[in-house]
Amino acid sequence: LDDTIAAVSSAVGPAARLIVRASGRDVPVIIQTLCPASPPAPSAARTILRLSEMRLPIWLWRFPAGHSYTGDELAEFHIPGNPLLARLLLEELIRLGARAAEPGEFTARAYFNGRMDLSQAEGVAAMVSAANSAELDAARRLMAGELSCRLRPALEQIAGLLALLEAEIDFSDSDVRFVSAADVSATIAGVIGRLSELLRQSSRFARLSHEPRVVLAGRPNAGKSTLLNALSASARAIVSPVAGTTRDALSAQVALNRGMIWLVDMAGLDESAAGEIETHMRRRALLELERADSVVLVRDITDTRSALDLSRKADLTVLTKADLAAGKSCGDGIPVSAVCGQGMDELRNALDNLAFGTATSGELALTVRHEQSIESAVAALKRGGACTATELAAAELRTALDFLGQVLGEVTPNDILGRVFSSFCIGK
Ligand SMILES: Nc1nc2c(ncn2[C@@H]2O[C@H](COP(=O)(O)OP(=O)(O)OP(=O)(O)O)[C@@H](O)[C@H]2O)c(=O)[nH]1
Ligand SMILES: [Mg+2]
Repeated sequence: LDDTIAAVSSAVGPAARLIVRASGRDVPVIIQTLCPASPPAPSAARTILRLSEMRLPIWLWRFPAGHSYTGDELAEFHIPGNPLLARLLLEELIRLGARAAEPGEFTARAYFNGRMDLSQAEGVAAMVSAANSAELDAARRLMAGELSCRLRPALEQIAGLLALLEAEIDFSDSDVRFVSAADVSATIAGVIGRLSELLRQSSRFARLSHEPRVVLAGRPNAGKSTLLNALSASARAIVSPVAGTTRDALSAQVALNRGMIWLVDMAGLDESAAGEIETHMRRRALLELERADSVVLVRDITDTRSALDLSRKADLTVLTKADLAAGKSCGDGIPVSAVCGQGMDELRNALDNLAFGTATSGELALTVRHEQSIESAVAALKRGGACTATELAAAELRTALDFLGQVLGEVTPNDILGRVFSSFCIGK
């Protein structure tokens, strides 16, 4: 753990600034060579970086051991945003004794140095990869240690009970009882209840990161492709006055207030259509309807026929071409016009509610790893509660304690650690 690691910590590509990070014992010596004029840690200062023949003005952030992200000596070089410079600096750091960091190694050091527990480290990774506001919020909670706070009381209750049972085993020759059978069952039942509630109230990261698929369904010429283009701010789909323009299903990513969705445009559905291509178009469209998370019925406001009968109930109705309605009363739905922009903000908000409205924010999100460990702990507790022999009950409690400890990384086997940190990006 006392070697020095280095990596480019910002995304690679042209930018205003790039960040190269180094952490470990040799950082002060390396800085002496590269930036001899820089003030000692802790500091954030403009200084000159000596990189081969170059003299570059940079910002250098220095953090002393015990007060840095990793817990070791840490330096961040904020250099002009040229990827080539970043690579040169990284090579120079390696020449001076540092080693290229593995994915997640900075955070792994923070964990090994006791700066955070394993669930918090996972929160860091989740924060970096979050794609919507629910995920960001869940990641922040994990990073802040909320899972540890929720698990700690259960851990302590089990440990307390286990201590009593082990004392009883030690004194098994005598008739001393430290805890009644009723108390053992009550405590175990209490912890099981606590953990089950945690599982019930939490959602899954995997579910939060899902990008909702919203499909636009309607009669030919209703203005579906026009809507797709307007919402995704692209010319993704061909638009024309000819009915039956779109034949395949097309999708585009649309950024809404709370996250990204996939919006799907497809062939118009027509009760009367016959013919081979029409059959294919229809089959494809029905497939998309089934696959989608939500369905938006797109209807021309001037279309006086009764609403199209879909194989699936629409979650929202949009009335297009509102500019042609000229004050006509318009049935149920959001009137919009792609020509004058009327109703488009309202439609965006309605889509946002459709896609993210049900994702109850403010709840804790768990990874599959957390869920499995907590479920295994509950199973061990249930077995322990059913044991009449003190030795067997104690063994099950120890198992439960191990599983909960694994969530926080307290007694975690190396292969689990490897899996957690390898999912990080390099430089984090
Ligand atoms: N005036 C007006 N015309 C519109 C509006 N939206 C779409 N149109 C026109 O309606 C016609 C059909 O639009 P599309 O977006 O191709 O309709 P579609 O539902 O994709 O049609 P198909 O792919 O054939 O099923 C085009 O001529 C568009 O310019 C609108 O808000 N106002
Ligand atoms: Mg179309």
